Amino acid sequence: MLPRFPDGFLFGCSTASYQIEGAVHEDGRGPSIWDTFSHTPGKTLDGDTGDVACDHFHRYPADIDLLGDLGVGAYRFSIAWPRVQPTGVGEPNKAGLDFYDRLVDALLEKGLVPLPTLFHWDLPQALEDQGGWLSRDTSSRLADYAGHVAERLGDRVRRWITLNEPVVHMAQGYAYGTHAPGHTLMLEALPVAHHQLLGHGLAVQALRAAGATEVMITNNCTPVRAADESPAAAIYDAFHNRLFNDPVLLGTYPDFLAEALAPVVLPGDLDIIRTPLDALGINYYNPTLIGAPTGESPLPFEMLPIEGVPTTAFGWPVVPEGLTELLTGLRDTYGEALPPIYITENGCSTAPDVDDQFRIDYLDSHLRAVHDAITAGVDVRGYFVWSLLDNFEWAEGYSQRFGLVHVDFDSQARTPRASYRWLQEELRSGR
Ligand code: GCO
Repeated sequence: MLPRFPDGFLFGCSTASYQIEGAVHEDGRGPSIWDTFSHTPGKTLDGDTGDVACDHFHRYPADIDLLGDLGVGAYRFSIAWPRVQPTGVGEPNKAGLDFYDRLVDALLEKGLVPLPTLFHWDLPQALEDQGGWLSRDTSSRLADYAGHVAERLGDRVRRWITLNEPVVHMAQGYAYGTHAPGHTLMLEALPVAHHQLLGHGLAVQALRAAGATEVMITNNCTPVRAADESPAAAIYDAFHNRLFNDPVLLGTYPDFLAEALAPVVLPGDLDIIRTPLDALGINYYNPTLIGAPTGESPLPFEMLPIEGVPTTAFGWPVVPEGLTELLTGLRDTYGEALPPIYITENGCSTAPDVDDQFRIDYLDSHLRAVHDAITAGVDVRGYFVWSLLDNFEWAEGYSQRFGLVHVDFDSQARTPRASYRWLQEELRSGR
């Protein structure tokens, strides 16, 4: 059995709109960059798209039943911006908001805390056509959208997440081109970091104006390990972790990145970006081993494989103590400036099998790692499993299965895996 977590510790599951909803043409939803990208030949494995995904748009009551039966206290989902504003601007689409209205009511009926993320990468295509996150204007558009959503749901939703993993959206979407919108700008993608962060700060202000009581950002963080004496690991740490944590917590950019960003940072921007947060969301999957660049890449670092540990179906190394290291490291780096933390994603992809002892071991060891960090004095308030359901894993399509619940994508049948039963037992016995 797991150790006991502090009273009030919030267990939950996470999902994201484009990965589960489907119904991409329903109720006036506009196209997002992920519709465009996934329908472009060669961009996703086997040409998979999110057109149907888990059909959660129609099956959400059954999925909420699964959450309720599991016994978690909260559900982190994301709102599809193009359902709310089909072209990313202007008056909200009432029918699009109605879906989230129904979803929130159904969650509350089961006693589940709704924790919506405003932006989990499905930018309205019309905004991308005007430059997407390379354009400063998109920051203000995010704030307007946040205001519309909060106006509609804010009487029942108190806790919000602005952005999901801005580092991954910048890197995969704009630098490497492996995610939508598919740009390959490498270091020229850097303004995307600042514009997302500015959008975050403006959205925090819009949410607070609408009465939100708990606002956070979700950053993907990784403890960085150095393979050699070169500065590469510190540089990678700055790009991946500090570029997104320093400005929201301290109001500064790491030195060399501040220089590179100077052309797009206007006076006052950093004050907006560091609008105080109530919590910090952290997504953790694995540590990163970094060495000096070998010369083939324009980047000032090279990612190296971590040997000698188990790997997930995705090939990601399983290093639970990396999560403790990450959390205590954040505390040591930011001290008083660090708000309470929620682990807003952690999980693994496995073989499709329903008998998923691998996932049980993964979750068990990572929850122990969180507990170790709490024992060491880090204020961690919750833990969300990625994910409730097998879903559309971006460029990997449906090939990587992260669900506590198996989904048969032909019949849409949901089958709880052994890990679901395991977590249910743990929660029933009062973790
Ligand atoms: C992510 C994501 C999820 C992924 C998960 C597994 O934020 O990277 O929020 O969408 O599916 O991390 O790769």
